[in-house]
Amino acid sequence: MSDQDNIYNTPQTAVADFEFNTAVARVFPDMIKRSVPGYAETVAMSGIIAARYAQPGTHLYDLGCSLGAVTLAMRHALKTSDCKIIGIDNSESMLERAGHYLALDDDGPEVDLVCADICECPIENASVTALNFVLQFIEPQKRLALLTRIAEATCEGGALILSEKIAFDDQEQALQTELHHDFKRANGYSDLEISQKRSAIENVLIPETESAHRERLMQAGFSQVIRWYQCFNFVSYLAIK
Ligand code: GEK
Repeated sequence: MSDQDNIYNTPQTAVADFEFNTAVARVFPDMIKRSVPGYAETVAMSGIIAARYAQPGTHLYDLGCSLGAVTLAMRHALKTSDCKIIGIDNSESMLERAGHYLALDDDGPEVDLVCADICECPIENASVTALNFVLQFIEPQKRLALLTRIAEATCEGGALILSEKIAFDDQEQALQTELHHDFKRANGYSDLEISQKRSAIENVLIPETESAHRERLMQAGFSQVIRWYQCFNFVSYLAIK
């Protein structure tokens, strides 16, 4: 059980940039469920997609694994046991909690949790990589290099699952943003919480358009990109090498 997210429910004189610190890790399951439309489906389907693309003797990566939701979804869905799943996150608070969840779960292939920057750590012998709502937090100028390293490390026929909050070119941006805020209100967030969270992530979460994602995935070395899921401005792509 996690605590309820009330981090932004009192007025703050200056809203600091959002960080994945201990306070956020403590409320993370509640925060992401109430903030990201389709989060539960994205996690569950990531397991199903991973099972299809996993190849014997390879690694499956969950980059920016937070508390390990996708790591565990992959572990439970895999049909081959001779794979290793590697969850990587640079927030010690997140990984400490992920370790507790993993300790309660002893079913399926080996899992390693690694505290590291995904832009720096080695990625090798991959059949499946999940980047579930993480690329959006990486500095834009580092994104192509990261995706290129993932593509180079991915075996032929392997896959990347990329879930992101996206931006739109036209008036759809305003409508999708309003629908997302309606979703947050329906989940109990006040207008104050929505607006302070928005200020906190403004400089930290940089969304891009679908065409920017598609072009960069192809440039990185993937041969096919499909959008398999969308709920408002939250989208998940499957990129196949
Ligand atoms: C889930 N995938 O539950 N290196 C490593 N980790 C990073 C980096 C980096 N450079 N930048 C950010 N992170 C998860 C949800 S949350 C999404 C992912 C959200 C980590 C950061 O510490 C955090 O745990 C995660 O990426 C983003 O399916 O909070 O909207």
